[in-house]
Amino acid sequence: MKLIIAIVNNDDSAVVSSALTKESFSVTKLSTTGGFLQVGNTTFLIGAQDSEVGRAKEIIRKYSMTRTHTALTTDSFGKGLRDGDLAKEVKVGGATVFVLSVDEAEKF
Ligand code: 2BA
Repeated sequence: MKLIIAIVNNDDSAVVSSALTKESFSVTKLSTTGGFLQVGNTTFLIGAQDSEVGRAKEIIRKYSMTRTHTALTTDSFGKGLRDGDLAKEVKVGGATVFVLSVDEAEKF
């Protein structure tokens, strides 16, 4: 068995979640925050059989878009504002996916 950890943009999380559950994957959604941009994203925990991991990744890939996020920079702090200081573009996603081996999984 595997544990898939998938970090997805908040704007894609509802459609990723429903596409996964429609295909009978069990999903837990966590509200998380990216350490770099400090904006909210969604982390999915998906326990799946080894043979199902490929399909789960296909679904996540299909519904996770790459976006450009405009982030404020701190360049102007202490110097005042100048042209070009205010914002920086960062490409985010689609999704970041980790697949971990699970030693045991039980439900009580
Ligand atoms: P954030 O940490 O907010 O990162 C947002 C985007 O900023 C990243 O997109 C990447 O393009 C850029 N970025 C991140 N750290 C950077 C750095 N130290 N220097 C320059 N640019 C940086 P993605 O790579 O698509 O990541 C989207 C979100 O997925 C991340 O949000 C984070 O929450 C998570 N993530 C990505 N890689 C991870 C990893 N290796 N471990 C844990 N979480 C990760």
